Amino acid sequence: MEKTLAIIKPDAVQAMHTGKIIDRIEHEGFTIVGMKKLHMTKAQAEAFYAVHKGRGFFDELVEFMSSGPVVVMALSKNGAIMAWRDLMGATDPAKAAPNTLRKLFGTNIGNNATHGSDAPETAAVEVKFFFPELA
Ligand code: 3AN
Repeated sequence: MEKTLAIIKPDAVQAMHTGKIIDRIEHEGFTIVGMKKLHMTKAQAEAFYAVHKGRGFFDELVEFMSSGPVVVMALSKNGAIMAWRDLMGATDPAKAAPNTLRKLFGTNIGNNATHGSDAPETAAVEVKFFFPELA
């Protein structure tokens, strides 16, 4: 069974959307194999998003992801990586399909409610980052 890393970002946690997002995850057939709520330090956020270092939005992204608590989850399902990205919708909530999590709960391209791994290699690294015991 494939695993992916999902994060409910600070904007969605702050807006009290955690329960609704977890409800969708379970109804869409994912198994939550790991879950914790934590507040990332700036150093942790920088390390987690290291692939984006050098991009114009990097500092903003690190600031935002360390601005409040997040819920990190390891999700398991056949084709979990693509299935979770489909459920999240496009990066920019304005372009996300109806009923996707980013359409429902995102505000803009930075504050977009959820994160998901984008490929098997990144999923392995990201799951290990928060859940070394599952690697
Ligand atoms: P995704 O999360 O859909 O894989 P990426 O990998 O392009 O999207 O970007 C990672 C994160 O960086 C996004 N979730 C978003 O929060 C942030 N981000 C991407 N593009 C921008 C942008 N133009 N301005 C601000 N933040 C951005």
